[in-house]
Amino acid sequence: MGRSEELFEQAKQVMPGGVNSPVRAFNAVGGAPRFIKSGRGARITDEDNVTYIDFVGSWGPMILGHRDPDVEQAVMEAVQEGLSFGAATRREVEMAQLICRLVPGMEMVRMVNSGTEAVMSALRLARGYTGREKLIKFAGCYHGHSDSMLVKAGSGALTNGKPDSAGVTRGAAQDTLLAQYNDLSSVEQLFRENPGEIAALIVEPVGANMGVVPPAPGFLQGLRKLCDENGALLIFDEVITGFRLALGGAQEYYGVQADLVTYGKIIGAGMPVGAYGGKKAIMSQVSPLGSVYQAGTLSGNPVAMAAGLCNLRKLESDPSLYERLEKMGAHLADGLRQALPGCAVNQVGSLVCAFFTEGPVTDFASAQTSDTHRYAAYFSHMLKNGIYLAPAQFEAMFVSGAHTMEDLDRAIAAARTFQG
Ligand code: HOZ
Repeated sequence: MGRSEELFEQAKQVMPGGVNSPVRAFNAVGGAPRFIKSGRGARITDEDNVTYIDFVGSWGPMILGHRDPDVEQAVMEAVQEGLSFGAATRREVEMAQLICRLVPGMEMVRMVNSGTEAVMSALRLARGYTGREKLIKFAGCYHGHSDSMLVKAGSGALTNGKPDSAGVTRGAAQDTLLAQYNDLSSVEQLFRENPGEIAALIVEPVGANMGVVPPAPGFLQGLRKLCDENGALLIFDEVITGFRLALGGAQEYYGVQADLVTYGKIIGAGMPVGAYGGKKAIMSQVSPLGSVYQAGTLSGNPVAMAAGLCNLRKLESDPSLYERLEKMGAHLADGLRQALPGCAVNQVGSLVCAFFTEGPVTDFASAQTSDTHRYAAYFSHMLKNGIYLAPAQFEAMFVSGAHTMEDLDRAIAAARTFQG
């Protein structure tokens, strides 16, 4: 038995499923999860000292690769000043100023500790601001694990075959209305059936938790228009796409401005960070300025801010990075299309996903036609060949600035030998 297997056996005795987040348990692909000991650049090494080319990248934050020396240095400096004060600190101001400068339409921002918290808070704010209670979300979009969002959710909820979680009360779920991704008429219908009642529509501008599903041309623009016509706020959940598709995230990439935007992952560089923000008129409703309450002892934590600030500054200082990521994403996707005939490969920038279906994959229903048993076999094959993919079909492959074309070609070559 290897060290990962041993650790997993021990973990299962004291942690639900042996993990702190369900997808990591490898339930969707079988076998024991690899316990990761360290990472550097585009590579991670497990407790058995096996090294893999990593296409998970901590589910998004590691856009510069693991152990970026500047991020590491910034964290070390912050650590030497103290881990947490529960008081205002200078890096929070620098972080807010930077985000407001880089993101279109961003005038005020509140730091929190995770993407889940960011979404939960943004939804409360939207309800407080509009005085309305209902929300629209899309089947297969994942917005973290707060009660009102665990309705037809993607990611781990979908992987485990239970997109609606036990423990969510009817009361919490009843105000969440479901639309179909890339189908504006399903949104129109909900607005028509609930006049003056919808506080906000929340969307992953690129579906990245049902595999990767790009927005159809005009879809995001259509959502903007419908929200405007119906007095609802448009919320972009940019936990994955923020600072990944462009400095200004999907808003900049697709030229559509949301009213509120939620962040996580890249803004923390691997530390637990989330944020939500938007126009002053809306954000001014947040306590202590306004009556929408939201707080946190560790919010704006100085070490987390140091890591995130350094990450964002490095992204800003390398204007060619996004072009490179786009090229690498396209190269990987093209290679996988050739290597895996009969699969549908979707790609947006540095987000890539191979579905084991003829496709096209454009929404939750078509994503679900993917043969998840074949994905499991593919995952194991790739792992054996030194390629670490998401241990579940309904996730993205993340390309980072630390990957080389050679890394991508190695992944493509491994996929070519898959006989599933
Ligand atoms: N929710 C993440 C996938 N979209 C998984 C988080 C984790 O296991 O770290």
